Amino acid sequence: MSEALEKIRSAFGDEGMIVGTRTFRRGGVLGVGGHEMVEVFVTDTRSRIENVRRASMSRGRQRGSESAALEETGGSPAAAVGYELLNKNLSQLRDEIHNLLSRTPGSGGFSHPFLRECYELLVSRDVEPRVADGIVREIANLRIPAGFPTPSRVAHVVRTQLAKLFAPNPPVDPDLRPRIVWLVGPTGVGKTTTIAKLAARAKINERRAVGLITLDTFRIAAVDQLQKYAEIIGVPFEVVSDPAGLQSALGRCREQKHELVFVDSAGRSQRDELKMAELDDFLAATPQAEVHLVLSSTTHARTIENIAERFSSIHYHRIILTKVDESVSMGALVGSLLRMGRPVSFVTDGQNVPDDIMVGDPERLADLVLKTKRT
Ligand SMILES: Nc1nc2c(ncn2[C@@H]2O[C@H](COP(=O)(O)OP(=O)(O)O)[C@@H](O)[C@H]2O)c(=O)[nH]1
Ligand SMILES: [Mg+2]
Repeated sequence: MSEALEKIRSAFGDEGMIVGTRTFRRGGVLGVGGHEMVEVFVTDTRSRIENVRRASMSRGRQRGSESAALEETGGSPAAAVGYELLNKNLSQLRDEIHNLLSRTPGSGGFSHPFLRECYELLVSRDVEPRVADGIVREIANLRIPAGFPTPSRVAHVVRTQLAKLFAPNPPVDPDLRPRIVWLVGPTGVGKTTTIAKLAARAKINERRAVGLITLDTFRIAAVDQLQKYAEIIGVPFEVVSDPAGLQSALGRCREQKHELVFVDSAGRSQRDELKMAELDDFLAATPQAEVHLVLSSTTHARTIENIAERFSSIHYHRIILTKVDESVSMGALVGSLLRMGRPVSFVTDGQNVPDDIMVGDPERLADLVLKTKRT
C-alpha cells in the first residue's frame, strides 16, 4: 500500500485525491499462492470540480460528463463516493460563505449562481445592499431553486419573496358606519388628489354614500381644490377648523347615513402645515378612523423615513404611495417600507382623477419594485 501511495504522489502531486482502495489476490490456485494486489482509486480535484460544475449546468448532460470523468480517472464505484464527498465539501464551503456573509451584511457575494442573480436583480433596482442581502438569505434558507438562473426564474423567486415581506392589507370592518379615512402627510404629496380619486370611485363605481371633510386651520382658501372635486363627483363637502367642528360635521355624516367619510388634512404650503400636535387633537375626535400616511415615491428614502418618524406620534395605520409614475425606482423605498412595517393601502400613478390609483397589494408592490427602470 505504501508503495502504491508513493507512486500516486509522484504521478498526481497534490492534486491526487484518493477515493477508494481495495486489496485482492491474483494468480494462484484456490486462494493459495499468487500475488497480493493493491488497487487505489485516484481522481484529480480540478477535473472533479469541472465535473460538478458541468453536472449542475445541465441535468441532461450530467450522466454523460460523469461517466467521461470516470473513464479519465480510471475509477469505478469509488469515483461516485468521491463525487459525494466533493459535493459535501462544496456545501460546507457554501455554509461557511453564508456565515461569513452574516458577519458582513451588505457585502453581497453569494456563492450560489442563483442567489447571486437574485441579489444582483434587487441591487439593480436600487434595493439597499443590506436589505437585498437579507431577502436573498431568506431565499437561501427556504430552498435554493434548482436549475439555471434564467432572468425569468430569478425574477419569479425574488418577486415571491418580496411579496411575502410586504404587509397585507387587513380587511375593513363592515360594521363601521361611517368608515372614516384620514389622509395625512406632507404638503404636495397628493393627499387631496388621492381623496378625490377614492371618493369618486366609492361614489361612482361602488355607489356608496360618501362625504368629504377638510381641515382648514388657517382660514385660507386651501379648500378650493377639494371643493371643486366634491362638486364634480357630487358628494357633500364640509370645512372644519377645530376638533369640535369635526365632531359636529361627523355627526351630520352619520345623520345622512354616509358609509365613507374622507378627511383631508390640508395645508397649502410647507409654511401652512398643520402642527403635529394640532393634527393629533383632530385625530382624537375620531378614534376609530383609519389613518393613511401619504408619501410620494419620488421622495428620497432617507427623507421618507424622516417624515415617517415625524408622523409616528399620530399612529398612522397604512401608507399610500403616490407618484409611482414619476419615480425612477421603487427599490430604494423597500427598506423604508419594511422598516415602517405598515401595509400599503393604495398606490397612485398619475394625476388623472379617478383613474390613476390602484390597491397596494404585496404582489403589485413587488412588481413595481422589480419593473425595469424607465429611461
Ligand atoms: N405624477 C403624479 N402626480 C400626482 C399624483 N398624485 C398627485 N399628483 C400631483 O401632485 C400635486 C399635488 O397634489 P395635491 O393633491 O394637491 O397634494 P396635497 O398637498 O398632498 O394635497 C398635484 O399637481 C397633483 O396633480 C400621482 O400619482 N402622480
Ligand atoms: Mg391638499
